Amino acid sequence: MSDTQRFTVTSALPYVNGPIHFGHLVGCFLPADMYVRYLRAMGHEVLYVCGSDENGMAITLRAMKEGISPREIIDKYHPLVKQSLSDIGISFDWYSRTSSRVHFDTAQEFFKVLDNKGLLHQQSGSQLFDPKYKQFLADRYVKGTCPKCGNPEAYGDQCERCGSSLNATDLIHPVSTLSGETPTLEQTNHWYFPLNEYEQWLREWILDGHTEWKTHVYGQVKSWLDAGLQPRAVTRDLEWGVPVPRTDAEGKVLYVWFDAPIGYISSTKEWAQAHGQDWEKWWKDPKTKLVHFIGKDNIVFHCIFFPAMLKAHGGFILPENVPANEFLNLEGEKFSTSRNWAVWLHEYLQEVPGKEDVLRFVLAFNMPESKDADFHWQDYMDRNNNELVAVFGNLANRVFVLLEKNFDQKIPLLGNLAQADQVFLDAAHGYPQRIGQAIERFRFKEALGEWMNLARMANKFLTDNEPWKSIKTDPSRAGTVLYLAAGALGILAVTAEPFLPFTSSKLRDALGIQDWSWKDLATHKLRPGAPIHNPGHLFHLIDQSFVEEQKQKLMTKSAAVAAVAQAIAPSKQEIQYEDFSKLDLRIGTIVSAERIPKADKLLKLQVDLGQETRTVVSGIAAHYTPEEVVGRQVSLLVNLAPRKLRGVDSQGMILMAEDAGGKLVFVAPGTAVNNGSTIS
Ligand code: B3M
Ligand code: ZN
Repeated sequence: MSDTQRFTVTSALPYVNGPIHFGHLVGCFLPADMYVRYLRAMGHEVLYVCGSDENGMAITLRAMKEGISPREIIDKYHPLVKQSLSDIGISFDWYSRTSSRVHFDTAQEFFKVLDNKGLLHQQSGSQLFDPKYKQFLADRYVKGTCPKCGNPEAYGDQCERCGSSLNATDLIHPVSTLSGETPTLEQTNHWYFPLNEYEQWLREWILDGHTEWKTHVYGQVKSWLDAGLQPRAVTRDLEWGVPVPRTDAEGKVLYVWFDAPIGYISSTKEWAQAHGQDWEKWWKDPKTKLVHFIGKDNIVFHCIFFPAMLKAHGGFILPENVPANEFLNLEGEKFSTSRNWAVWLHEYLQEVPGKEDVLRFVLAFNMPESKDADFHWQDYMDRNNNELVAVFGNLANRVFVLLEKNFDQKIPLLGNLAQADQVFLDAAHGYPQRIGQAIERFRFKEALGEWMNLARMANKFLTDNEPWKSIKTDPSRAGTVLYLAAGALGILAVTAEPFLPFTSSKLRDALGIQDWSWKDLATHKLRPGAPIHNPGHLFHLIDQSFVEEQKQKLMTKSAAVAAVAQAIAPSKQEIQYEDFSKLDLRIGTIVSAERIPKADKLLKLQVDLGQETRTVVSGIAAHYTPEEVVGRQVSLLVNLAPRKLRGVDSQGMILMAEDAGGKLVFVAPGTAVNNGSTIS
């Protein structure tokens, strides 16, 4: 990418139904920010837009839960999210919100264009409706008994026990998760976008035309296309959102996934208005490259749905790439807002002030670029101490202290170069391009790894050449070594911009090299005699107690939420004693356990029930190894009709409960009882 190009870069608009956590940050903000900082440093023309996603069910639900209006929710979380992203250095050119006037107009206009082209078809059907909240329910907001396996806690879109995908109307005894009431079936009508008609075009554009996209993105797109696309409703029966611009659509709003991506365009328009610029060249000039940074759960919307919308509308460019990230876990478990298993960005910024770059560094190294990754506080400490402090910080500190003490805070003269000096210099000059090329390919971990290699090499150069010794015997040699080390530090300062922007700018100030550009790092030279100042320690050691504290805090917070959640789980319908007496519940002991090939979640157990031993297949393999469960007493529903799971006949169901951390635990007698004892 040597000539100057124009880029429109976006990060997925966060729902502001709560604050954002490290998982969000690493998913779509940090990589986009590293990318745009690099592009700007290379002199490209860049516009980086985002904004809060303020419409749809997620916001409506949160408002209901807090007992306040959606407007109050977004006005509470939008400023918090915006501020925390800015504080961690995410350098948006514009951060908007989808409740803005410009956005409403833009989204409605977009709908009208498609509608006027005759592309949107009205269709009616029946849908579950919450009688108390007077609200149609998306499948995900209905729970009930799975018609396939009898799991009483199945969701309307999927049963997590047997893995079947469901329609909410399939559930036995459906219950609204909003009110706990039985939903009714009501007629409604919606406008549908004919996504199916774009299937062939999408195949050609992506499957043939974008084989360079990340493998997991390409693979997901392909499997959606192979499964066949269906028309998709682009309207919803909701009170909160962008009203559908039709006189016969009263009470309906645009589906949030229709309006949210248009938010990128509205945000661009607002930026353009504020800066007296033209917005269209960022979205309509075929020379502009559009890049969407998202998490993997948004792939279908950014690679299939939104491009098809843009194509249908006409006149817009399409994404050049959608470098989606996979998921980040936290201390080995999935981030979960509802369980408060998360580190909230605004809390981190408050509680650990001045360590923005440390977090960026650790997260960038653990970026789930091509597979899920894990954040551990221990790793945070180790990387800080072993890499930022011991290598990069140590190099900077030694260079500045030596220049301060021995060279009157000035860049020394460069004497004759030994052969090893020249090798070092040439090697250092090779790094900026390598780091840049990795970033251009969205390989941020590789880029940061290269940057760290340069820091290691420079630190070693200093150690090997011992200028603190030669300063007494051969000051000009010491000067040459320090000149070269300071020069490498300059290269590190400039190329740190994407990863450690706060440190980069501090260091450039200290070295007086604000005018150095990434492109010309091989030719920029420090000027002997130019003043420098010692910025002090750039990084500080972190103590083991900090790690323990953070881990403890995580456990305590999530346990508190679990306690509340368990206390308020909605109660089920009343039943009669006869209903209960139908259940034959007994105690048994697990006598053997094994994994079932190709079924990650299932264990095949033999349970001793006194008179007989039963085979039971249980979905606990994510929580227990076979060795851990053998010998345990468990409660078993023994008269559940047998069913085949992965080819194994399961004769009963083991009772489990969820602990504070979301782990399944056995419901077992407090003291050992005879196998086969009944529970009544
Ligand atoms: N707000 C979903 C999410 O936060 C959604 C992204 C919109 S991007 C146009 O995962
Ligand atoms: Zn099921």
